[in-house]
Amino acid sequence: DLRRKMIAGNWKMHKTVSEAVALAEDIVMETNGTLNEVVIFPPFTALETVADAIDGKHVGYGAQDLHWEDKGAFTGAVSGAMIADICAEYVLVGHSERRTIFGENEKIVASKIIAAYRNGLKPMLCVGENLAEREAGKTARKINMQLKSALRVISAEDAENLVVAYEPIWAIGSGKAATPEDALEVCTLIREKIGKIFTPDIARKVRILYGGSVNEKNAASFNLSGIDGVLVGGASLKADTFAAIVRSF
Ligand code: G2H
Repeated sequence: DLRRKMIAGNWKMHKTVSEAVALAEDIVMETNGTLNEVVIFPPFTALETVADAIDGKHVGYGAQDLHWEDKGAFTGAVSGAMIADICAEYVLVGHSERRTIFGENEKIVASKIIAAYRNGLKPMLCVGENLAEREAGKTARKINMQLKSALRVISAEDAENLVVAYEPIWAIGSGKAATPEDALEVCTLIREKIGKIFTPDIARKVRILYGGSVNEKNAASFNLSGIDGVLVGGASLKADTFAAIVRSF
């Protein structure tokens, strides 16, 4: 298969270090033997301990955010260089919570994409429209704008290592997931746009995930040929539900 399905767990601001290690170890056990790529995104305080605990296992890990500079006077921030130093493979960029709660604009998102690649990290770029944009029929316009702005800083060579997560803001943590049809429609649009910005060949290699209120009951409905997996928030905080989602693909 050109694109291995990916199931990613975004733990957001949850789990102490000991809770995080226990959850990571349970996820490793309960997803043993899967052919899918499984990646977890613990909070920064737990990331290195989790990394040590699952080192060499089939579950990958990444950071939920990075700063756009590698070092400097940026109180509270963590750089891509620091994240790469603990051998993380992925980093989330542009999650809607970063955009809306922390005020990250397209320029910041693009700078963070550059910083990720500069440090050998694979960015998982999150894009999505809010409810007003969807209801006004502006979903495609919003997604195209976000992609254009973030992808113009990526070389064709790096683009193959990009993962995109389509996360409609109205579906995040709301319990109201997008329908598989709606999710597929936008994931298809994203692949077409990537194909136009780079080449159709590159677009065929980029994983495009759906995210937003995915759980163990609805996960299988997103297992469609144009959707390469899911980015899971709430339902990734328990090993059994997350493992059930992994098994749905
Ligand atoms: C969307 C998703 C994971 P949840 O943010 O990134 O969270 O599954 O809780 O809607």
